[in-house]
Amino acid sequence: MLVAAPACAAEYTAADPENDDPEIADAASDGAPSDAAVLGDGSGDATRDATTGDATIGDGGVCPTDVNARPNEGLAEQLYTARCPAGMIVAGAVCIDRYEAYVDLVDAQRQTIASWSPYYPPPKNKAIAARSAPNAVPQGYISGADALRACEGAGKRLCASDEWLRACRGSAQYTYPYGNTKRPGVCNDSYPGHPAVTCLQSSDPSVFSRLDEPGINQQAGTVDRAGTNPGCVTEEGAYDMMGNLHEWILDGPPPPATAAVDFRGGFYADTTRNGEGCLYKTSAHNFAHYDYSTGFRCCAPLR
Ligand SMILES: [Ca+2]
Repeated sequence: MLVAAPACAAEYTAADPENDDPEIADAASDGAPSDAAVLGDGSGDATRDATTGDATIGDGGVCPTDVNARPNEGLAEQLYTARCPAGMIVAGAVCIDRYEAYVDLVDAQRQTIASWSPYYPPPKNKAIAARSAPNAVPQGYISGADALRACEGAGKRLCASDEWLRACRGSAQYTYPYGNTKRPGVCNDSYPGHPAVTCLQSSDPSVFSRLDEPGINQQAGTVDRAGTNPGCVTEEGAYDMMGNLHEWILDGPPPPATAAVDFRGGFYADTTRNGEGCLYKTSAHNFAHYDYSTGFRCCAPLR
């Protein structure tokens, strides 16, 4: 049996106060094949070149992975309003990225050098900047700290909770971007099962320690390109705030890596478990956490 479940390893821990559902905790012993053998020796794990920060990969896992995928190469942000930087729209009292962000490698003038793979955490030793453009594959596998770094690299910042909620819910304070009645599938919220289980073809507990597998979000039916869910749009025109990828939030100054920091909105397999739609909030992870489901978008002051 595949389980419809949240993304995070911590959410499988019965001790987690937010996620003590025994069905989830028992996911690995529910009769599904515990096929650790297909995981091989772990050589399919993503690793990173310590010098260049570039992603490398071993001899592959069972989940097809294109280590060279650069789906955002050549994309560019558009200017939507003179009141905001490129890529952003007005939502309430701030500017917010119209789409979930992707990441470029940039020079000292914040100009794009190359696009980064949205299937690998951004490199620590290179300058990065957040971008927001239609048809991009949004960046997953990103920590809160790197999401903040990417926003700041673009002259922007992470959204505060109240800013993000206002943008998602609109002036009418809807539960979902499109209203108060849930319409499954209007946003990317209906992946059938757990994407790490389908990727690794195992429900062995070891799967849940491998949520950084770059192949997870390369499976069909997982993360959608920006703007491809036309009904998943807020009053002011922000896409995919509910579902697709979780979005890091930051209230106050940057915290230590070990501090718990929220992300909001749910992701492509769950927009219900920790709150409905815009109200979904995950609080179990620290600022350094990342997995395939963690994405972001930026905010900025109005001009
Ligand atoms: Ca989202």
